Amino acid sequence: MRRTGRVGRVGVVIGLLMAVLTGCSFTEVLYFGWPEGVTEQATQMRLLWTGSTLAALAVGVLVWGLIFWACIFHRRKNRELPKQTAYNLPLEITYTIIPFLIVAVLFFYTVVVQTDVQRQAADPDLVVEVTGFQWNWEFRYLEETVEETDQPISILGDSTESAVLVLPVGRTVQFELVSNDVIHSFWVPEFLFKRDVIPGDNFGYDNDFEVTIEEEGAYVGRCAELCGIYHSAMNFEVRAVGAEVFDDYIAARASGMSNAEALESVGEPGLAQTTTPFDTNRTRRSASD
Ligand SMILES: [Cu+2]
Repeated sequence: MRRTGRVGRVGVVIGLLMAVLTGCSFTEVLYFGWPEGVTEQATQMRLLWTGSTLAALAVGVLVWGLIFWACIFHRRKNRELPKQTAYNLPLEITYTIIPFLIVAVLFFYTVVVQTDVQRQAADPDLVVEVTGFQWNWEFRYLEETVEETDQPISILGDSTESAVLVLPVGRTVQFELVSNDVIHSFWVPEFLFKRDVIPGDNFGYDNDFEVTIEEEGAYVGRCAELCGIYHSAMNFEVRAVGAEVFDDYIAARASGMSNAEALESVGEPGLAQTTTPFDTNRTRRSASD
Protein backbone atom coordinates (compact mmCIF):
# COMPACT_ATOMS: atom_id res chain seq x y z
CA MET A 1 0.00 0.00 0.00
CA ARG A 2 2.77 2.34 1.02
CA ARG A 3 4.61 1.48 -2.20
CA THR A 4 1.60 2.43 -4.39
CA GLY A 5 1.40 5.73 -2.52
CA ARG A 6 5.03 6.47 -3.31
CA VAL A 7 4.61 5.51 -6.97
CA GLY A 8 1.59 7.81 -7.13
CA ARG A 9 3.53 10.73 -5.62
CA VAL A 10 6.45 10.23 -8.02
CA GLY A 11 3.96 10.14 -10.89
CA VAL A 12 2.40 13.45 -9.82
CA VAL A 13 5.85 15.08 -9.46
CA ILE A 14 6.94 13.87 -12.92
CA GLY A 15 3.66 15.14 -14.40
CA LEU A 16 4.15 18.56 -12.81
CA LEU A 17 7.78 18.75 -13.92
CA MET A 18 6.75 17.90 -17.48
CA ALA A 19 4.18 20.70 -17.49
CA VAL A 20 6.44 23.27 -15.81
CA LEU A 21 9.83 22.53 -17.36
CA THR A 22 8.56 22.47 -20.94
CA GLY A 23 7.75 26.17 -20.50
CA CYS A 24 4.15 25.96 -21.71
CA SER A 25 1.37 28.07 -20.27
CA PHE A 26 -1.83 26.22 -19.42
CA THR A 27 -3.55 27.59 -22.55
CA GLU A 28 -0.64 26.42 -24.69
CA VAL A 29 -0.92 22.95 -23.19
CA LEU A 30 -4.51 22.87 -24.44
CA TYR A 31 -3.28 23.76 -27.97
CA PHE A 32 -1.67 20.28 -28.09
CA GLY A 33 0.90 21.50 -30.61
CA TRP A 34 -1.61 23.44 -32.73
CA PRO A 35 0.07 26.55 -34.21
CA GLU A 36 -1.13 30.01 -33.26
CA GLY A 37 -3.49 31.54 -35.84
CA VAL A 38 -4.66 35.14 -36.14
CA THR A 39 -8.14 34.78 -37.63
CA GLU A 40 -11.53 33.88 -36.21
CA GLN A 41 -11.52 30.87 -38.52
CA ALA A 42 -8.15 29.69 -37.16
CA THR A 43 -9.52 29.91 -33.61
CA GLN A 44 -12.49 27.70 -34.54
CA MET A 45 -10.17 25.13 -36.08
CA ARG A 46 -8.05 25.15 -32.93
CA LEU A 47 -11.09 24.56 -30.73
CA LEU A 48 -12.00 21.57 -32.91
CA TRP A 49 -8.45 20.25 -32.51
CA THR A 50 -8.46 20.76 -28.74
CA GLY A 51 -11.85 19.06 -28.40
CA SER A 52 -10.83 16.10 -30.60
CA THR A 53 -7.56 15.65 -28.72
CA LEU A 54 -9.28 15.77 -25.31
CA ALA A 55 -11.80 13.20 -26.54
CA ALA A 56 -8.96 11.00 -27.86
CA LEU A 57 -7.14 11.30 -24.54
CA ALA A 58 -10.30 10.34 -22.62
CA VAL A 59 -10.71 7.24 -24.79
CA GLY A 60 -6.99 6.56 -24.44
CA VAL A 61 -7.08 6.74 -20.65
CA LEU A 62 -10.04 4.35 -20.58
CA VAL A 63 -8.30 1.87 -22.94
CA TRP A 64 -4.97 2.08 -21.10
CA GLY A 65 -6.82 1.60 -17.82
CA LEU A 66 -8.56 -1.51 -19.13
CA ILE A 67 -5.29 -2.92 -20.49
CA PHE A 68 -3.47 -2.41 -17.18
CA TRP A 69 -6.45 -3.73 -15.23
CA ALA A 70 -6.42 -6.90 -17.36
CA CYS A 71 -2.62 -7.22 -17.04
CA ILE A 72 -2.60 -6.77 -13.26
CA PHE A 73 -5.76 -8.48 -12.04
CA HIS A 74 -6.09 -11.21 -14.65
CA ARG A 75 -2.62 -12.65 -14.63
CA ARG A 76 -2.34 -16.42 -14.84
CA LYS A 77 -2.83 -17.76 -11.36
CA ASN A 78 -2.72 -21.51 -12.05
CA ARG A 79 -2.68 -23.90 -14.97
CA GLU A 80 -6.44 -23.89 -15.29
CA LEU A 81 -7.87 -22.33 -18.43
CA PRO A 82 -9.87 -19.19 -17.39
CA LYS A 83 -13.46 -18.62 -18.41
CA GLN A 84 -13.69 -18.12 -22.20
CA THR A 85 -15.79 -15.20 -23.44
CA ALA A 86 -15.39 -15.44 -27.25
CA TYR A 87 -18.56 -14.96 -29.36
CA ASN A 88 -20.13 -12.80 -26.70
CA LEU A 89 -22.73 -11.05 -28.83
CA PRO A 90 -23.71 -8.19 -26.46
CA LEU A 91 -20.02 -7.36 -25.94
CA GLU A 92 -19.33 -7.38 -29.69
CA ILE A 93 -22.31 -5.16 -30.41
CA THR A 94 -21.12 -2.74 -27.70
CA TYR A 95 -17.61 -2.43 -29.05
CA THR A 96 -18.94 -1.92 -32.56
CA ILE A 97 -21.43 0.77 -31.59
CA ILE A 98 -19.12 2.80 -29.33
CA PRO A 99 -16.43 3.47 -32.01
CA PHE A 100 -19.20 4.26 -34.49
CA LEU A 101 -20.59 6.87 -32.10
CA ILE A 102 -17.10 8.34 -31.56
CA VAL A 103 -16.55 8.65 -35.31
CA ALA A 104 -20.03 10.15 -35.76
CA VAL A 105 -19.38 12.83 -33.10
CA LEU A 106 -15.94 13.71 -34.57
CA PHE A 107 -17.48 13.84 -38.06
CA PHE A 108 -20.31 16.09 -36.88
CA TYR A 109 -18.02 18.69 -35.29
CA THR A 110 -15.60 18.55 -38.24
CA VAL A 111 -18.41 19.32 -40.68
CA VAL A 112 -19.72 22.13 -38.45
CA VAL A 113 -16.29 23.80 -38.24
CA GLN A 114 -15.48 23.20 -41.92
CA THR A 115 -18.77 24.77 -42.99
CA ASP A 116 -18.09 27.74 -40.72
CA VAL A 117 -14.52 28.22 -41.96
CA GLN A 118 -15.68 28.11 -45.58
CA ARG A 119 -18.72 30.32 -45.03
CA GLN A 120 -18.86 33.49 -47.10
CA ALA A 121 -20.95 36.48 -46.19
CA ALA A 122 -23.35 37.70 -48.86
CA ASP A 123 -22.02 41.18 -48.24
CA PRO A 124 -18.41 41.06 -46.95
CA ASP A 125 -16.83 44.25 -45.60
CA LEU A 126 -13.97 44.07 -48.09
CA VAL A 127 -13.40 42.17 -51.34
CA VAL A 128 -9.82 41.59 -52.46
CA GLU A 129 -9.00 40.10 -55.81
CA VAL A 130 -5.79 38.05 -55.52
CA THR A 131 -3.91 37.40 -58.73
CA GLY A 132 -0.99 35.00 -58.63
CA PHE A 133 1.33 35.09 -61.61
CA GLN A 134 4.78 33.83 -62.46
CA TRP A 135 6.31 34.97 -60.11
CA ASN A 136 4.58 37.52 -57.95
CA TRP A 137 1.22 38.74 -56.69
CA GLU A 138 -1.21 41.51 -57.46
CA PHE A 139 -3.95 42.47 -55.01
CA ARG A 140 -6.89 44.69 -55.95
CA TYR A 141 -9.56 46.15 -53.65
CA LEU A 142 -12.45 45.66 -56.05
CA GLU A 143 -14.77 48.15 -54.35
CA GLU A 144 -12.21 50.92 -53.68
CA THR A 145 -11.00 53.06 -56.54
CA VAL A 146 -8.29 55.60 -57.22
CA GLU A 147 -10.09 58.94 -57.66
CA GLU A 148 -8.19 60.06 -60.72
CA THR A 149 -8.36 56.90 -62.82
CA ASP A 150 -11.53 55.31 -61.36
CA GLN A 151 -9.65 51.98 -61.38
CA PRO A 152 -9.58 49.64 -58.37
CA ILE A 153 -6.73 50.32 -55.91
CA SER A 154 -4.00 47.82 -56.69
CA ILE A 155 -0.89 46.50 -54.96
CA LEU A 156 1.65 44.90 -57.24
CA GLY A 157 4.78 43.09 -56.09
CA ASP A 158 7.91 43.40 -58.22
CA SER A 159 11.64 42.74 -57.93
CA THR A 160 12.24 45.91 -55.94
CA GLU A 161 9.25 45.85 -53.57
CA SER A 162 7.31 42.96 -52.08
CA ALA A 163 3.55 43.38 -52.25
CA VAL A 164 2.18 44.52 -48.87
CA LEU A 165 -1.52 43.72 -48.67
CA VAL A 166 -3.11 45.95 -46.04
CA LEU A 167 -6.16 44.47 -44.30
CA PRO A 168 -8.37 45.65 -41.44
CA VAL A 169 -8.82 43.62 -38.26
CA GLY A 170 -12.33 42.75 -37.13
CA ARG A 171 -13.88 43.00 -40.60
CA THR A 172 -14.82 40.20 -42.98
CA VAL A 173 -12.42 40.05 -45.91
CA GLN A 174 -13.27 37.99 -48.95
CA PHE A 175 -10.52 36.84 -51.31
CA GLU A 176 -11.26 36.13 -54.97
CA LEU A 177 -8.41 34.04 -56.33
CA VAL A 178 -7.36 34.52 -59.96
CA SER A 179 -4.57 33.15 -62.11
CA ASN A 180 -3.89 33.69 -65.78
CA ASP A 181 -0.95 31.33 -66.16
CA VAL A 182 -0.45 28.26 -63.96
CA ILE A 183 -1.72 26.98 -60.61
CA HIS A 184 -0.46 28.94 -57.60
CA SER A 185 -1.58 28.72 -53.99
CA PHE A 186 -2.42 31.67 -51.77
CA TRP A 187 -1.06 30.95 -48.32
CA VAL A 188 -0.64 33.09 -45.23
CA PRO A 189 0.69 30.61 -42.66
CA GLU A 190 -0.82 32.62 -39.76
CA PHE A 191 -4.31 32.20 -41.27
CA LEU A 192 -3.75 28.42 -41.00
CA PHE A 193 -5.46 28.26 -44.38
CA LYS A 194 -4.37 28.07 -47.98
CA ARG A 195 -6.20 27.70 -51.23
CA ASP A 196 -5.06 26.93 -54.76
CA VAL A 197 -5.23 29.75 -57.28
CA ILE A 198 -6.44 27.97 -60.40
CA PRO A 199 -6.51 29.45 -63.91
CA GLY A 200 -9.78 29.43 -65.83
CA ASP A 201 -13.15 28.97 -64.21
CA ASN A 202 -11.92 26.13 -61.94
CA PHE A 203 -14.51 23.75 -63.45
CA GLY A 204 -17.27 25.90 -62.06
CA TYR A 205 -16.05 25.59 -58.45
CA ASP A 206 -15.92 28.65 -56.27
CA ASN A 207 -12.32 29.43 -55.42
CA ASP A 208 -12.95 32.21 -52.94
CA PHE A 209 -12.67 32.26 -49.18
CA GLU A 210 -13.11 34.62 -46.30
CA VAL A 211 -11.28 35.53 -43.11
CA THR A 212 -11.78 37.88 -40.19
CA ILE A 213 -8.40 38.82 -38.77
CA GLU A 214 -8.29 39.23 -34.99
CA GLU A 215 -4.75 40.46 -34.37
CA GLU A 216 -2.82 43.36 -35.82
CA GLY A 217 0.61 42.53 -37.19
CA ALA A 218 2.77 41.76 -40.22
CA TYR A 219 2.41 38.25 -41.58
CA VAL A 220 4.37 36.72 -44.40
CA GLY A 221 2.46 35.22 -47.31
CA ARG A 222 3.73 32.62 -49.75
CA CYS A 223 2.90 30.67 -52.85
CA ALA A 224 2.33 27.08 -51.75
CA GLU A 225 2.11 25.39 -55.15
CA LEU A 226 5.25 24.71 -57.17
CA CYS A 227 4.62 27.03 -60.11
CA GLY A 228 7.95 27.34 -61.88
CA ILE A 229 11.57 28.24 -61.42
CA TYR A 230 11.09 31.26 -59.11
CA HIS A 231 8.18 29.78 -57.14
CA SER A 232 10.09 30.20 -53.88
CA ALA A 233 10.44 33.94 -54.56
CA MET A 234 6.66 34.51 -54.58
CA ASN A 235 6.42 36.09 -51.15
CA PHE A 236 4.20 38.93 -50.02
CA GLU A 237 3.08 40.41 -46.72
CA VAL A 238 -0.28 40.85 -45.05
CA ARG A 239 -0.28 43.94 -42.86
CA ALA A 240 -3.22 43.74 -40.50
CA VAL A 241 -4.10 47.15 -39.07
CA GLY A 242 -6.90 48.66 -37.02
CA ALA A 243 -10.10 49.44 -38.94
CA GLU A 244 -9.65 53.22 -38.67
CA VAL A 245 -6.03 53.08 -39.82
CA PHE A 246 -7.23 50.98 -42.73
CA ASP A 247 -9.81 53.58 -43.74
CA ASP A 248 -7.11 56.29 -43.65
CA TYR A 249 -4.84 54.09 -45.74
CA ILE A 250 -7.58 53.56 -48.36
CA ALA A 251 -8.23 57.31 -48.47
CA ALA A 252 -4.50 57.92 -49.02
CA ARG A 253 -4.39 55.33 -51.81
CA ALA A 254 -7.54 56.79 -53.40
CA SER A 255 -5.85 60.19 -53.50
CA GLY A 256 -3.09 58.69 -55.67
CA MET A 257 -0.33 57.80 -53.18
CA SER A 258 1.83 54.72 -53.77
CA ASN A 259 1.41 51.78 -51.41
CA ALA A 260 4.55 52.64 -49.40
CA GLU A 261 3.61 56.35 -49.19
CA ALA A 262 0.09 55.54 -48.05
CA LEU A 263 1.38 53.12 -45.41
CA GLU A 264 3.83 55.68 -44.08
CA SER A 265 1.13 58.36 -44.03
CA VAL A 266 -0.81 56.25 -41.51
CA GLY A 267 2.26 55.57 -39.36
CA GLU A 268 3.05 52.11 -40.73
CA PRO A 269 6.38 50.98 -42.24
CA GLY A 270 6.18 51.47 -46.01
CA LEU A 271 7.96 48.27 -46.97
CA ALA A 272 7.44 44.63 -46.07
CA GLN A 273 8.75 43.63 -42.64
CA THR A 274 8.58 39.86 -42.99
CA THR A 275 10.06 39.25 -46.43
CA THR A 276 12.29 40.81 -49.04
CA PRO A 277 11.87 41.04 -52.80
CA PHE A 278 13.67 38.45 -54.84
CA ASP A 279 17.12 39.69 -55.80
CA THR A 280 17.29 39.49 -59.57
CA ASN A 281 20.98 40.35 -59.66
CA ARG A 282 22.42 37.31 -61.42
CA THR A 283 26.01 38.55 -61.59
CA ARG A 284 28.58 36.17 -60.23
CA ARG A 285 30.01 37.22 -56.90
CA SER A 286 33.45 36.46 -55.53
CA ALA A 287 33.85 34.06 -52.63
CA SER A 288 34.66 36.91 -50.24
CA ASP A 289 31.25 38.62 -50.69
CU1 LIG B 1 3.22 30.48 -57.53
